[in-house]
Amino acid sequence: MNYTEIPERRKGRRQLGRNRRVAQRLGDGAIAEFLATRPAWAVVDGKLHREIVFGDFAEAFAFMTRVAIHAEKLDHHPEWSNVWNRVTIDLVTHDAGGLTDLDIELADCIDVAAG
Ligand code: H2B
Repeated sequence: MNYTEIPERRKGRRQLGRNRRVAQRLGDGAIAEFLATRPAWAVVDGKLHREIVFGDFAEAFAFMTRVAIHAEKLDHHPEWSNVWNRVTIDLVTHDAGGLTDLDIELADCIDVAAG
């Protein structure tokens, strides 16, 4: 039995699916407004992009764990990778084919979790 076959997990996924908000695509103005106040972020290949360097691997992984909990609650997940103390993050809403308010919400969580 893998993780997605655990009955509790299936139930959780169905509930998340039902509760999932319809994501609102962001216009160019909203994206520009976000970028103007959040210099750590850029739009790269149509995705919100940020790189964060931590003191070491343990700090980077602890950050990823904090974000993962938020991502599950939002049912909205980052594209990301980790090399030792560096985490590279791209946010986009696959279901909407572009940036939405959910990406801004996850970016907010990430900035708080990054400290
Ligand atoms: N994360 C992101 N970044 N984009 C999505 O469109 C998305 C997601 N869709 N997480 C969610 C999961 C969807 O696949 C589930 C079924 O709600």
